[in-house]
Amino acid sequence: MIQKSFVMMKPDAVQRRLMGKILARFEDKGLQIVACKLIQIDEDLAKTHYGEHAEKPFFPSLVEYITSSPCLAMVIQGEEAITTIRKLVGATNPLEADLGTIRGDFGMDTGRNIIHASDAPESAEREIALFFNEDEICDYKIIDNDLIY
Ligand code: RTP
Ligand code: MG
Repeated sequence: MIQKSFVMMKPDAVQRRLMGKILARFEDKGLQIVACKLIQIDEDLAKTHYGEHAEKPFFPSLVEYITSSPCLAMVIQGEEAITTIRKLVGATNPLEADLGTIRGDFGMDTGRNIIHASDAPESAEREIALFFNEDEICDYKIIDNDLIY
């Protein structure tokens, strides 16, 4: 099934100038970027986005990290995109993430783990609506999709 996922390069990815390399991984896989913007997240948006972790001990440092510098917010589309992207991203702790994954290849610390990706269809829908207006999401046809699917 074709799905949309919300994916966000975190401040460390932007500051370390890794955006191009990371974006290439999604395009190389055969996924389609249908929305993309650099955004400075404020405290309210960070707390809403990561609301499920509000009671966790790491929550204040997570909010501080996510608001420390701009993030690159994206909607990425493709066959089983949510699961596929979580596989490309790798485990939450970069030291446990397999080499070949984004966190495994670029990260060293759970508190600086490069990228966020939706973990389920419900969270994807919620997160896309939180960060993007309908008119910011482009529904465009890839003309050589027959070569991918
Ligand atoms: P994300 O939501 O950012 O895609 O990450 P995830 O699903 O792999 O992990 P999740 O459990 O949702 O945690 C959200 C983010 O909180 C930070 N974190 N720090 N210090 C800690 O123990 C800890 N645990 C999680 C990470 O930035 C993680 O990505
Ligand atoms: Mg998560």
